[in-house]
Amino acid sequence: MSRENGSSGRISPARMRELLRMYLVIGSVNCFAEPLRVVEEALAGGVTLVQFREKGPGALTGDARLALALQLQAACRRAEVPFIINDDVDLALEIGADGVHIGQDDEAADTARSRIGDRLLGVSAHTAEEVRLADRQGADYLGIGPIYPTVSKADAHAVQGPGILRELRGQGIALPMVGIGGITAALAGEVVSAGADGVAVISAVTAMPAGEIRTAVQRIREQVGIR
Ligand code: 3NM
Repeated sequence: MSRENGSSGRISPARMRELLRMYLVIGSVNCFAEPLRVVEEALAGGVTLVQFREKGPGALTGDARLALALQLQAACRRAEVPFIINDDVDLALEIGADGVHIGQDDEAADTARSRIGDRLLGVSAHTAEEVRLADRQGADYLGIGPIYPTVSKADAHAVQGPGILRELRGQGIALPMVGIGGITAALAGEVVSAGADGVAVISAVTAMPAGEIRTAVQRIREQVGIR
């Protein structure tokens, strides 16, 4: 697949919102089954965007990390689903990924933007101030979390609840936003009702046996209103 936004400039907010609806974040340490199988099953279930986040104790490094990124990217290309890299602009550029996602402690958003051109740029934000800065610095979307308690991020901020999304929308923030942190099929509906364009999940998909992933993704899709 050519880059999601091809040569026609930055992605439109409308297209970005579609991509955020059922967003899978994945690293090998999160997976119960083999990571490639997890991604293939999740793609078959209908995930709309995939982020490679190879972090935490036991995470792959060096060539093994690169090899896994390439494997997962190839699966996403076959399914024509954009593939973005967490917190590593060098890796994203090296493999020609569709974009990057950065946190507040990573490379500054404006630096990342200038390095990646028109590729997708997501930024994790926790306050209206961080959101406004990310917007000025060229973010295509915001990751807002943790909405609920999460077991997948050791250094997560305090739980915000879905109210943070309502609050940010109430303050006039129109940028595409995805909720993240502890989201399950049972909670996805209220995250979207509170103002998110979609849900980003790790364990609700990756902690499943391979044979249950497709259905797990389909259940979440139903809750965010995708048929
Ligand atoms: N970022 P799970 S919470 C990667 O709050 C990540 O910014 C978060 O995993 C944030 O779906 C989180 O298993 C972990 O809770 C999400």
